Amino acid sequence: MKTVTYSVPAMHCGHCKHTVQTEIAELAGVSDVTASLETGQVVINFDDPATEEQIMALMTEINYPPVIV
Ligand SMILES: [Cu+2]
Repeated sequence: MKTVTYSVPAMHCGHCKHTVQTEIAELAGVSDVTASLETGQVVINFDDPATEEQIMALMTEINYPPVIV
C-alpha cells in the first residue's frame, strides 16, 4: 500500500472536495481518498494497478492539478 499527499489549490468548496474524492476513488487500485478543505490537501492510499503518474494525470484532467507536498 502506498500513500501520497497532494496539495490541491483549486479545491475551494464541498463540491470540489466531493468531485476530487469520487473521481480519484474510481481508479482501479485506489482504496481510500480523503480530501480536506481545511488543509487543501488530498491523501490517497493506493496499490497496483494504480500509479502516482496515473493519479496525477487524472487530477489534472478534471481540473484539480496536484502539487506534491
Ligand atoms: Cu468548489
